Amino acid sequence: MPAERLTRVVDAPAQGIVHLGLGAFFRAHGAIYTAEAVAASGGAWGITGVSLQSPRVRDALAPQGGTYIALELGPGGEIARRVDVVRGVLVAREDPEAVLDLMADPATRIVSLTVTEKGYCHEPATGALNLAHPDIQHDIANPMPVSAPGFIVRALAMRRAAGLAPFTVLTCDNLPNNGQVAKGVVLALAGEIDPGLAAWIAAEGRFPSTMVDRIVPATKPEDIAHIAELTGLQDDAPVIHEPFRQWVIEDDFVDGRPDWGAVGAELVADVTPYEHMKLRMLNGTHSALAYLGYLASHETIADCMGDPVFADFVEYLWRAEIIPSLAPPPGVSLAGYAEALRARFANPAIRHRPWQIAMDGSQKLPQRLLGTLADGLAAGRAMPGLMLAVAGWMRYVGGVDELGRAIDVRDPLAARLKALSDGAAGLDGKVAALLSVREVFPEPLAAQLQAPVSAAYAALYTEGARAAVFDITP
Ligand code: CS2
Repeated sequence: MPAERLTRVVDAPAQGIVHLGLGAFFRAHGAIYTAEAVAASGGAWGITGVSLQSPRVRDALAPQGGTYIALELGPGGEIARRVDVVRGVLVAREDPEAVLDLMADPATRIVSLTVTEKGYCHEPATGALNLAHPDIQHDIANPMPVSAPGFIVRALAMRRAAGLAPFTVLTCDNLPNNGQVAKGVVLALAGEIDPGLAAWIAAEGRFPSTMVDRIVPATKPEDIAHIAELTGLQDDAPVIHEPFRQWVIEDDFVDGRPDWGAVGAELVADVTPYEHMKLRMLNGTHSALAYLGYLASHETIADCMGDPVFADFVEYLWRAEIIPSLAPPPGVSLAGYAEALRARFANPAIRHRPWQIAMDGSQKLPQRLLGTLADGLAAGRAMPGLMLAVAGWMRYVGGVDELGRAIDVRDPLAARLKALSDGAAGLDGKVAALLSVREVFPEPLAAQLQAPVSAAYAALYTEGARAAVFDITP
């Protein structure tokens, strides 16, 4: 029997949150926390999602009234749940005015974001707004914005003109000091448009930092078919996630928030140690596995962890190169955190592809690998493992794999990175050319990386990724 189309049976809560970037991650993380918080403690915290570019999620969710299924995949089995907290989805490219109107509506008290690293239009190495970014240039010159910072600034201007308080800007992207980065780009853009507005946002606005964590691989067609079989329901926009979740939030809001603390989120005064731990230990090794695992032809992160060469490499990275750079959050054991990560990465039910994690490396490297490298070098450690990870990224963005096949590199700098790599002579020359990208590699670090990354890069060519990884672990 064909599955019946999923439809809404429970009303969504009244409007409270506009979420920019309604991808799988937020639907499997923040939206579920919010649905549970409303179920536990009530509140008008319904979410209207905004897709900045593509109508795909809207087209799938609209006939379902915003409802979707979240399928939890644990090593021991699977649990399907309906999530009813999304009221609807707007597509910014189609109707920017509707997005601004809702953001400026008094009912909206929080604007949350998962727009990925590149959505902040900042310089990855410094966190500052890139004023030369074409979307930012556009948003300075036009009242109808295209970028996430542009929507926030224009909507805040409308609220100020209407005599309303600002909304809280709640960033849920994997950036260090993400609240400060969001605040910085918003204030810089507002300053270009209206310095009085920038001063008002600086005084009245709130930009709490958060650490978000849940592994959410992209939904694949076979997942949709599997869910139809499991539930008898046809859902065109389900999400797949691991059992684990964590959300650490700086408790600093303009006008209230859902009772996320009642459902396991940690509300704290300072998110920094949690962000560093997560970005360096989870995302840092994720990116290392993504580039090196891709080159070694592993299909998923779980496959990497099933290969003793890669599993030992990750253990080594945590123990010898990453943990020594970290101050643990209060009451947290970093060794225990590594232990839990090992099991999460090895979860065979989660088919998370290196290619997905490899995306946008130019935006990810600074906070995931380069900060740890800089700290390790300053403390006199050699850091060969993370040098190899950087070399793996360089080999990956060169665009050709170990079997001579083209790699589909997705990165805002992809064309420039490939041209730099192709245009330089010799392996050392290619490393030097890529290290000259200042948005990624700041000056003093680039010079320190030249020799060790060149050695690692040469090993990738002469031995191949798996053997080069094997050589790192004692
Ligand atoms: C991953 C993250 O795609 C990636 O870059 O490293 O999405 C990772 O799965 C999440 O941050 C886990 O919380």
